[in-house]
Amino acid sequence: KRKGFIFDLDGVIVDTAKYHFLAWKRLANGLGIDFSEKENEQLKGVSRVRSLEKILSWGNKTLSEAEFEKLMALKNEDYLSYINKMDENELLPNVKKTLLYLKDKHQAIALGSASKNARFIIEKVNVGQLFDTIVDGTDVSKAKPDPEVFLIAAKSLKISPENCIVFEDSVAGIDAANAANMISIGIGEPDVLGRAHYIFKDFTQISEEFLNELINA
Ligand code: B16
Ligand code: MG
Repeated sequence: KRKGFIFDLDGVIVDTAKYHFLAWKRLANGLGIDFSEKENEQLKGVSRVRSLEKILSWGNKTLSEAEFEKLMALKNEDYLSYINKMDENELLPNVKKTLLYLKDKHQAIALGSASKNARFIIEKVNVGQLFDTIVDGTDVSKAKPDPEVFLIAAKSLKISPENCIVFEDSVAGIDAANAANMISIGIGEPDVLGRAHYIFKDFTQISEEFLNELINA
């Protein structure tokens, strides 16, 4: 059977969360707001605008619209300075192998990311040619946990949502996949991703037998 396999980007294909962390921490600390890994966890899968809103609320700060826009632009510049140095070596373990296996089995493959930088990053790590469609933060009006990003991906793949499988590292993303009526596969820790249908630490734990089961289900 031809199923739709939808991959999140940050935290699934590459570990860009560490670069988001550095950029957000710099911004938050500049405003006198504490920012640790714990706060960063809550920004995973969350849009850029919503992320800054959350940071400001943690610090009880308000900004004018112009200042808000300026800080978002600065954060992205800072983030892009890290992204610019990325190459294939930053692909997470076994991700490319999994993509190639699914491609070999004639499965439909999509990227479903909240990031507006997704297309750029996917080219930096040289896997753009493996995706049948890319849906990112520039294509959606509603952020995860809204299912919009994954539903657009399914539509573009011409596969019904119940025949789609989503790989996600964020709570918001798992909720989005479940709301889209898709099979959700959490990549990360069970205590964080408890609502996923399946959870794996990373792609080294996902066997070809398991992928075959998903394809043939
Ligand atoms: P950008 P994903 C998400 O990507 C990140 O997890 C999240 O931390 C980030 O704020 C968001 O993209 C927006 O990214 O600032 O590059 O537009 O996990 O959905 O691939
Ligand atoms: Mg993610």
